[in-house]
Amino acid sequence: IWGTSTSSFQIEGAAAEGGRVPSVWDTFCRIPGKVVNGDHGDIACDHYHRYREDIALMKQLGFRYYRFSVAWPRIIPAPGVVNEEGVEFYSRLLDEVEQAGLTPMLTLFHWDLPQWLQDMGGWTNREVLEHFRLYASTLMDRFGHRISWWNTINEPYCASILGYGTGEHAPGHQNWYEAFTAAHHLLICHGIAMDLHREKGLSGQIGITLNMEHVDAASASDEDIAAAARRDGFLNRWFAEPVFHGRYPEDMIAWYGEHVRGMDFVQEGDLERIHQPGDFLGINYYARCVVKAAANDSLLQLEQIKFTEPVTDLGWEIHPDSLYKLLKHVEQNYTKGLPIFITENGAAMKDELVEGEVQDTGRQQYIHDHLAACHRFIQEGGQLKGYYVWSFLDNFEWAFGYSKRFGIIYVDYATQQRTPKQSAHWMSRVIAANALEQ
Ligand code: IFM
Repeated sequence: IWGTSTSSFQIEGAAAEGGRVPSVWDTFCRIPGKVVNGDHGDIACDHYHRYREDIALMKQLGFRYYRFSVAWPRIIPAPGVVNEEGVEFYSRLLDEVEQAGLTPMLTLFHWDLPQWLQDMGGWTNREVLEHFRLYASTLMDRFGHRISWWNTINEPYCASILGYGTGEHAPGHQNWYEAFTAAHHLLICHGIAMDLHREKGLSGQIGITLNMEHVDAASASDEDIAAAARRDGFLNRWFAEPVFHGRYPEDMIAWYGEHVRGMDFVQEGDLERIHQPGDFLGINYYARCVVKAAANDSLLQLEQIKFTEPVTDLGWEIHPDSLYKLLKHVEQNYTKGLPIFITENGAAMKDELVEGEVQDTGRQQYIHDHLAACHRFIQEGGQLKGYYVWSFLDNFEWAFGYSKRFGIIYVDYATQQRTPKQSAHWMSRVIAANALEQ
């Protein structure tokens, strides 16, 4: 399965159209210093108005699978209220997707929580569960017959840890107890979506997407190895273990101590609900992480080694072999034969439009090498079933605003003109051949 991936807030724009209400990201963007250049999602890639053109471009390049997310604030603008105009937008989008012969993967939550929910405490308030139930149930009722791939939650780590712990993402809080509470509620929402899908007798496949890293210790010292285990526990195991094993990692609960207050946010039945691996695991992979122990005041008491090359424009180390290692590890420890999808992989690069072309050789090489890592895993019997490149369009890269370009399509934000980059033409050939060329 060769696909491409986007998310609602990052591309749609039309922030105040079609009955959409503000999301936490609309609010966060307005706080000075939170987003580079004070960028926001009001217009973004104007996909809300240009979706026909965008889908046509996907088709033209030969993509057959498209992963996108729905904006919760377009569907549920106030507690208990369904906005038909929002539903109709996605219905028209799906018409286009279907006519182009593309198979959609619909992500229920990719970080744009309605601001009205944040005003009630957002992901830290357990009431979010019932509001999510109405939202997810509405989408399944309206689109259940048209969607064969459902993604429940995209990267619960980011919405919880970055949103409520480090404060880098909306809503920008810095409180570890809130972060772990939010993470738990996000995971329960995965379980709620799984329950709804089953209760409604839908035939499509459903699964969660986790952002995962292969973690290496900077040295063979006991301290560094323990630091690597903590990073793995923080980013990977805290999310994968509840979904696949029905428990939180004991070593991390002990390490977090007061920050999880005896895990008092976990109620009876929660872990059973979360413990639903579903039909597949989506993995978003970008870089590996190398850490060393450090007696600093960080939560994990470690330092991440910064590499100067090879890195992407975000400074993320390019290390495709770690994707192979991660896939092996995930299959052995979690999925055990359940299908895996790379639901995101790609690179931010300093692209320039010169005489109508973008020569993004670095991105092409990045994708090539990561596909080669996937191929190696598959050849050894690994159950990797698909690859969705991140991203189709240059878009709003969260706290980095529009300063970082991830697309295989260049977007000129002043004119909204789309230009397929060299990597897009190359991917088009890979898809047509169903094989990697050099
Ligand atoms: O742009 C994001 C996306 O929204 C979630 N996964 C990582 C991407 C690159 O940072």
